[in-house]
Amino acid sequence: MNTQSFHVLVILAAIATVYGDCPNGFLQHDESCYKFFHSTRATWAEAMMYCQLFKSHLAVIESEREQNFVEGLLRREYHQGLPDGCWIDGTDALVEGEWIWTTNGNPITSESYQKWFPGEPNSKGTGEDCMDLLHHENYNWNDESCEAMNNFLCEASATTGNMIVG
Ligand SMILES: [Ca+2]
Ligand SMILES: [Ca+2]
Ligand SMILES: [Ca+2]
Repeated sequence: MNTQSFHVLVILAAIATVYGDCPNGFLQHDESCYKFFHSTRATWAEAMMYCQLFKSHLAVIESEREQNFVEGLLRREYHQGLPDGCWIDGTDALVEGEWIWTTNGNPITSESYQKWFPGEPNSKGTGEDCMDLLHHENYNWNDESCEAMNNFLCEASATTGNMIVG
């Protein structure tokens, strides 16, 4: 093998390392792949099903590092005309006030990572049981009516490309 084709191989291998383990159209960060569906509006339950069609789940944000990445991604892709909210995986629909990540069942408490916007969750109106990130609240967490028509963010594992149903 000559030096030039070796270089090409090294570059291809590097590209495969960066992009190889994510589904088409998903962006890799750490061990996960993300896709912001900004052309589709859906209720929270519909959004969950859309993510499943793409072998993913609504985004589960478990660290400051992941939150910062998600904020950056949504801020870059936001443009006029998009809804204010973007669904992620949290809900307190089972027991009011007890937030969990749907995908893995883990409780969201002061022991775990959380990034509620000041004053949220506020269970406005007739109640709000689904979690979204609001553009006007800097993509910190908000409880929202599950029937709101939002965009949504799906996440898949970068190593298997499959969702793990918890
Ligand atoms: Ca995650
Ligand atoms: Ca609630
Ligand atoms: Ca709220």
